[in-house]
Amino acid sequence: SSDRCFYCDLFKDDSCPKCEYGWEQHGRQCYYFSIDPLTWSESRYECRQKGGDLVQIDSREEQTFLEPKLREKMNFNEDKFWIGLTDSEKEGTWLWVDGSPLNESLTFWSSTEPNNWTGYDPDGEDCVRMGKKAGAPDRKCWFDESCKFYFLLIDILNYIYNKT
Ligand SMILES: [Ca+2]
Ligand SMILES: [Ca+2]
Repeated sequence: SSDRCFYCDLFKDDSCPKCEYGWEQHGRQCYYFSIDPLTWSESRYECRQKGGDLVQIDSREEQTFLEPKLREKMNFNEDKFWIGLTDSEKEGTWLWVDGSPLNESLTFWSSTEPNNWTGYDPDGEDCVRMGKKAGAPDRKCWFDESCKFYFLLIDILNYIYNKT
């Protein structure tokens, strides 16, 4: 929590995480915002190479931290960010990358999403990207999207110090 970080900063507690250069700290986690255009799987591979994974959003507080942060980094409406959420195993069953199910009371789908649209990709949309440059009511800016697309996307790394 941020109280914990305040304590860390104040007392220089060695048990406190320190993010490497290029990563942003929030709570006990580090976030990396990459602007490489990659597919969802490639994004995930890149994250894991760095010791992290695609982000899992575990609280409203985390979404509230990330949503304006992404808006800051977006140049275009389609500069959205992959997150670690997919229904590629079973249509409509959303799982985070650690295998845990999406908590249905903690979702931030944009209106009419997820819609598994087959307009561009006949396989539909099984990966989730987030961000809305114009801002989103109640931070609701998740979109299901084809996992195969290469957008000028930004993926998020979540360096989990306290969960490994
Ligand atoms: Ca789907
Ligand atoms: Ca969609």
